[in-house]
Amino acid sequence: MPTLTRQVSRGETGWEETGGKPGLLGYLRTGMMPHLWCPGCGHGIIMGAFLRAFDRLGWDQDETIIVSGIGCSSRVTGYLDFDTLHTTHGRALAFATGVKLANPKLNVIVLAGDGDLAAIGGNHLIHAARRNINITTICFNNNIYGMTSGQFSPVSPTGSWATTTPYGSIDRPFDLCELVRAAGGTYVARGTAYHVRSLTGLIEKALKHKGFSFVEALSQCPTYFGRRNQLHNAVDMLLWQKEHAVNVRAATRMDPEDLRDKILIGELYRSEAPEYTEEYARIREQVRQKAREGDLVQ
Ligand SMILES: Cc1ncc(C[n+]2csc(CCOP(=O)(O)OP(=O)(O)O)c2C)c(N)n1
Repeated sequence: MPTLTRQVSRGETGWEETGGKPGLLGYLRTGMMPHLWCPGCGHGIIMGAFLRAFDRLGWDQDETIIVSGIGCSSRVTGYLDFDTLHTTHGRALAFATGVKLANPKLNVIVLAGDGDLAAIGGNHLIHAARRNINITTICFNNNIYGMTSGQFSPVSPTGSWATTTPYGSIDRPFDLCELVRAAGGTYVARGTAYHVRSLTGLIEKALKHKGFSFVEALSQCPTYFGRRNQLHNAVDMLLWQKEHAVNVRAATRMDPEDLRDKILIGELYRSEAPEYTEEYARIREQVRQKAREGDLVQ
């Protein structure tokens, strides 16, 4: 177990000097508890993985801004004792891009759901990836719109039940990791709530990566996805994650036939490319220089 070092919160909503209160409580607005997540929901596990990853890096909460959209997952910004922006549905990455450009020194992190990032916010996702802006995005993928009681999302599996697909979805789902990679993202990984230690490591690497980093974190929604899709409770759903996830390195030694119904987890892609805020600073400096030399075309 990593040592959890955070002992003091800013005291806005709960802990003052905690005198050594252990664990992750210093990162939480405890005054906001109880949370709204249903029993068995995976979102809290993913939030915990994020906090452990953040804690390992020893970064400053006050130099970090967390941005979310609207949804069960996006409620994290209410619970986390950072500077947070709880924005509108689908627009987390648009707000985050503005924050990062205004102050590139901040660590900017987006935490949001699959509906938020892949449906209404799909364009913001591909363009943030294309720009390779230094933002880490964690997608809480529960395969459904949880907050609004179970409409299907662009990642709901073909054939799955949702309130808007009462006879089974005929859509083909996005592979979000492939999408982000194809759009230009430079760090792409997938983990699950079941494989929480590995997920924590992937989030840590994503946070450290310079450029657009994306972690798809598979979450379980027993309330709206599980019980209508023959996964009767959270335990069944976690076991499903256990049985269907294959580490990307192990997959290279497996027969493609055996991988048919499997989901690859681990670090799927990493590369280097110019980072957007650095390019922006460079071009601004060029323009300033030209202005100093009186050489600016009006
Ligand atoms: C512009 C707009 N459209 C629709 C909604 C309604 N709405 C709120 S949350 C949500 C979906 C949430 O699903 P997801 O992003 O996957 O998060 P989850 O609740 O599953 O964690 C929708 C459609 C809204 N608030 N604003």
